[in-house]
Amino acid sequence: MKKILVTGAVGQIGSELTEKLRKKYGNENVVAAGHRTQPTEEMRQAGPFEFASVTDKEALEKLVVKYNIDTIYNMSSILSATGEKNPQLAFQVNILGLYNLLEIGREHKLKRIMIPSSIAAFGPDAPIDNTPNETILRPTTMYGVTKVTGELMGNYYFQRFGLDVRGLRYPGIISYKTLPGGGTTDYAVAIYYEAIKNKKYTCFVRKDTVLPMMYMPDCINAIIQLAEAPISQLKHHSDFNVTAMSFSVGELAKSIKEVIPEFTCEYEPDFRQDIADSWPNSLDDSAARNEWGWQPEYDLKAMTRDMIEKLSEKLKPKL
Ligand code: AKB
Repeated sequence: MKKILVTGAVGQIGSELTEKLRKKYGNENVVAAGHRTQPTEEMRQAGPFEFASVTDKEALEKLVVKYNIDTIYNMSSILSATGEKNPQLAFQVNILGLYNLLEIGREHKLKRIMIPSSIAAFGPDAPIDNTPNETILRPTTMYGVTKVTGELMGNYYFQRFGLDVRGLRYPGIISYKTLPGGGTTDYAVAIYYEAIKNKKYTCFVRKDTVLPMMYMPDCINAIIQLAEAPISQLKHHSDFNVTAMSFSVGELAKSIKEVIPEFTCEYEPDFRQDIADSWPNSLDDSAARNEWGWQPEYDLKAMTRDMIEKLSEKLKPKL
């Protein structure tokens, strides 16, 4: 039986991933680890929860031994906008934190470590449309630098030590359960909250900004599907492009307006525009499709309908 540790379990992806893994492998077999933010009562009640930072190797090691962990999903990450404000913190968490996990994986002979990468691994020198899996990686953000480093380290630990490290280059992830924090693509979540609450949104990137995106159910399926793929099928390991859709903010606003006709969107670009401009418009994810059968379910229309339905329910005033 698998014994899984999810780091960053209180975050946007970590919280939903923990829930799904607990359903799949049993509550007691999935240990959720957070750093400072308190978990929801639901997460705490459902299974083991511990506080541990990925920057604290000793604390992580204790958890691995205590729970007999064989698989780690590392969801701890400082995202792009926070990383530009505090590059030192991004280095500590995204590079040294990952190094701690890889070393624990090597020393304790763990079965598998799942690590997150991002479209931020690309920079302005990579082809902007249908960006290939293999291309020039010259990011201009600290976040991107940490993601390329993480991919290279993951691949190195696989080749050098036989540690099974796998990872996806996430596009912007859209969800309604837990808010993202400190990312550039956060506008694609905030716009839904504001559309429901105030019928208007002021976006911090231009109307014509196009980025690759994915709805959370697809994101969770992707990581679990990759984790379960037979290793003999994998030619790549820590650096799979994955995507579900690409749209401009204008197109996103239009899709919301189709469901909430009063909705309006304004644009006041800030420092995050430069970050968005350095990332691809769309990705070629044929390696993921060919090597482990990646196939997203949600497009913009289906995602918008589901987001608005679920968020309206969540934000409804409680009687
Ligand atoms: C961010 O915007 O920083 C993240 C990402 C695309 O990796 N959501």
